[in-house]
Amino acid sequence: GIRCEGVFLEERDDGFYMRRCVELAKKAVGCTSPNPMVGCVIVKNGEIVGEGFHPKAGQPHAEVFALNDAGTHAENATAYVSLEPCNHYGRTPPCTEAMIRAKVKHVVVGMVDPNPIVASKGVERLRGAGIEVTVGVEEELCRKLNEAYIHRMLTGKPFVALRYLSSFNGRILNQVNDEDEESSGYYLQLLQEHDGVVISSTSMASDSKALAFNKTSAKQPLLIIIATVSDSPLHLPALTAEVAPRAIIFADKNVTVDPATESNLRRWGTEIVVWDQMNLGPILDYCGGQGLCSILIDLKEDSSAYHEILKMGLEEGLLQKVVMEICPLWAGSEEGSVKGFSSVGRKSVGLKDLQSRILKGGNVLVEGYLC
Ligand code: AOF
Ligand code: ZN
Repeated sequence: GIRCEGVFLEERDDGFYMRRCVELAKKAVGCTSPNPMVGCVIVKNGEIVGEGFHPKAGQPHAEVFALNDAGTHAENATAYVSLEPCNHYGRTPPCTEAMIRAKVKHVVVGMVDPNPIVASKGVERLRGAGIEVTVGVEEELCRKLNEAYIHRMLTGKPFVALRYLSSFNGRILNQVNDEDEESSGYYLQLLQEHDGVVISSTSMASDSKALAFNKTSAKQPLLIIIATVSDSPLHLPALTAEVAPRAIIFADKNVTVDPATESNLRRWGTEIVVWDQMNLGPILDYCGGQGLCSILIDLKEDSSAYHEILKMGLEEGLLQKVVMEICPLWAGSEEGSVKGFSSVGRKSVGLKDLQSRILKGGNVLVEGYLC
């Protein structure tokens, strides 16, 4: 680092500017799907002369905002981009051409774009135009930023994170303390980050957090309601006219719908997809096809729908991440799920890349990726 009046300043190397790109990209967290989050910084003579990020699918890419911000300063400058610039005409024209036109001298790329229509073609185009290109700066950070986008690009399915609150004795709990700022704050952050949230028809009635968030936030995760035979006949009192347009119901073919609910759903145009056999794979394919990159399964107390989802997810390898909050509580028999989820899944599955911290409210947060 650079010593400045006794304080170490972060050295302004390629990593520094790339981390700034990631910081910028995150300003659009939860808003870009099916597109990735991308940030771009233009640097000349050690100074940032332009910054930009991709705000939303359909809008210009990060590079275009940064180049516009830099204006003529972009000439002979170095452009840092967290994702390889595109080289195709999609909803917007290719960023490579904008870079070439602006006479950028050097482009530093965080990671190659897994999108098959880009996949290194952007890098090749820039090099072909005589621009120096460096690939793979802060690559791990850039991959983590777009883990959901990358997963969908490679599999067609959304990235699935399983979230739940557990007691010290391993019971699944509903949110126990709504006043717990940081804990519920973290939960709201998860809702913000994900494109859809899976919630069973039964827990929709008991827990209104996701619904309330859906009503108030500018960025609304799609409510994905799973209805199995045990929830039949389906009553959805919490599904009001306000939230219904941002909800989809996946129902087993044997599920019957309560007449009042049925007429409401028809009136509000809530999509109901009926399956002969409820299966998580096709549900995820469907959601991926709708442009959802990430899904949060918000596990609540014992419910057969969750048992089904979990079983399929674990056995078919469709879950990518686990986000567990451990509440410092030994739950008595009146609290939480009695059966728990301990019996779900035949085979054991390991977790890797674990991270943990204690949230301000006192809960322990543990996150990990399924092996
Ligand atoms: C970038 N910078 O900021 C973004 C990129 O439909 P379009 O025209 O928006 O193209 C979408 C594709 O472009 C997307 O799948 C990804 O490959 C790339 N997105 N690329 O260089 C950006 N958003
Ligand atoms: Zn682009």
